[in-house]
Amino acid sequence: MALVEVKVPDIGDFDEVAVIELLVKVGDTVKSEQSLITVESDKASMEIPSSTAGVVKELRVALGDKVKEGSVVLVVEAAGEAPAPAPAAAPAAAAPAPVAAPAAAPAAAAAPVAAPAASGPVQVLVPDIGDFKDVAVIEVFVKPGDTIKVEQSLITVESDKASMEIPSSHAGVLKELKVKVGDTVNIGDLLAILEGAAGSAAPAPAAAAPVAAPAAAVAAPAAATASAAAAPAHNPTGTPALGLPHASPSVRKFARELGVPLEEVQGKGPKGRITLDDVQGFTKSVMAGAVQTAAQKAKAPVSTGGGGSELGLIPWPKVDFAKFGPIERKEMGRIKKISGANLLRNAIMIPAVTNHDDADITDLEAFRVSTNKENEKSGVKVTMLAFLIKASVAALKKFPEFNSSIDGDSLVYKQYWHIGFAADTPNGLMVPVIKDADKKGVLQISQEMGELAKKARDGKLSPAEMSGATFTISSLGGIGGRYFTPIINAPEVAILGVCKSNMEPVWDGKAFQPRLMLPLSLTWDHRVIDGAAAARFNAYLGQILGDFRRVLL
Ligand code: CAO
Repeated sequence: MALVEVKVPDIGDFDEVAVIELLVKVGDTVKSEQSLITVESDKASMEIPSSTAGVVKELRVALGDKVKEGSVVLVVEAAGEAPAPAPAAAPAAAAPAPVAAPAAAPAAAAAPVAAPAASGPVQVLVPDIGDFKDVAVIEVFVKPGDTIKVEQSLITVESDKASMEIPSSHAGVLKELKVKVGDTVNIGDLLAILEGAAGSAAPAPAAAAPVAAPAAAVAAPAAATASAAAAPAHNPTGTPALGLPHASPSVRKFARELGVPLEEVQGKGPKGRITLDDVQGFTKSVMAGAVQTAAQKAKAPVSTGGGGSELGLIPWPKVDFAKFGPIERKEMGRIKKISGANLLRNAIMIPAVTNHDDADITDLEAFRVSTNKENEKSGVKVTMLAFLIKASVAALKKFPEFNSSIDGDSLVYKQYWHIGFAADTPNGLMVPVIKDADKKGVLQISQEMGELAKKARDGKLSPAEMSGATFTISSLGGIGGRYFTPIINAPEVAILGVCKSNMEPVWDGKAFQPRLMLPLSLTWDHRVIDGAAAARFNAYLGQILGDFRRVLL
């Protein structure tokens, strides 16, 4: 089987057009006339078809390369079928005038009549657009009254292989536009009537000597060389060929210059076509912070861990802090980065509500203090947090949904009670877990907590020691504060925040009594738990803490 070099065919007067898309890769089997690459000039985008069927052995072009007639696009191992006539040579001869360049091209030899400047009315006709028939007008750039320059684009037409802007052959004031979006046009159709042109005529294109649009010129080989049916002129679906954004070449070029990701712009033109206005509107929205591009979202300061990027949040404020005073910049630690990403996801994704309540721990604290006195020699200090863990287990058993997790459309009720507790460490927040807290006494829990908290501070916690929690307690009791709104540690569905207890006057029905009150803040996932259950949970917890004997019930 022969190796065949597939070359860029005659693309008219275009010298060097950029490769903007590769439509095949090495190993692909291509058919004769199948589009291989898309190239683009400032007036047209065009697909370069294969002259030969076979398997792609080598790609000789890359994105951004400039190609011209004769450049080798790729090497194909021919499938045995006779190669289609070389498009580079054939169409020029076969097609009526497939290759004359458009606006930018100077007078071509093939364009015999260069009309002079219009002083009276001048007709602008559809130039030679190759073998294309009934090409759809998809965009109109001008309106009556506009002053038109020679070679200014008047309309865009589109086939399934190319979109092309049709330039004016003359300068003048547009008196009448003879086409509208949705019309189909053919070579020689009257496009517009210009009047009062003061300038000189277009160097090349004139109404009678039409300018062949480059796209047509390049797309023509497929049609002109192999079969007339190969390149239907009209793309009736209006969808962009091969996934290209539905936009004219000039709009694409404009978008590229601005760095606008065209695939993210919503086209408001006919059939969703992206217009210049759409690109400008998109750019303004991004500049105003109302829209984020996918690239910006990907670079957001803290990952949402998946799912958050669809939220369409406005970008993080960028402030030059040094403008307002001296600053010092420090990279965030690894743990802070990891916990930050998790906290952000949990804060955003969970419809969380916090209930605040108080528990009377007067008697419990007295018991704790006396127990510690008794156990002074044991070296184990009984902590309030250990009592809270034990009390929470009792409440979780009574209200099992607080010990559950969402899994798709199901709720997973866990038959174990592993309680995490937030530990403040020099490296950031960590959550060690007391496993099977239901099976352990307060003394054992206190001891384990002490060991785990030390490991956390020393950065020695193993992943196993931080996993498997079914509920978490965050205690700021040793520090201070009144109430706060802890963030649920997903996939758990609730978290208990505890602040510093205070002696308060509490009305007992007859008189105010001095009682030690512990502020509780229970945050819960409203998808799983409702407000009444949360209030009951807190009330029950308060009862247990008020009289710890209830744990035994
Ligand atoms: N009210 C009043 N005082 C309290 C209290 C409460 N609710 N809880 C604890 N205390 C007191 C204790 O009595 C003890 O006082 P003494 O030193 O006089 O005995 C002191 O605070 C320290 O308490 P503790 O040794 O029992 O420790 P702890 O169980 O309160 O805390 C730990 C252990 C690891 C949870 C804690 O060191 C810690 O890291 N807390 C911060 C947790 C956190 O950051 N949460 C926020 C997460 S969200 O950002």
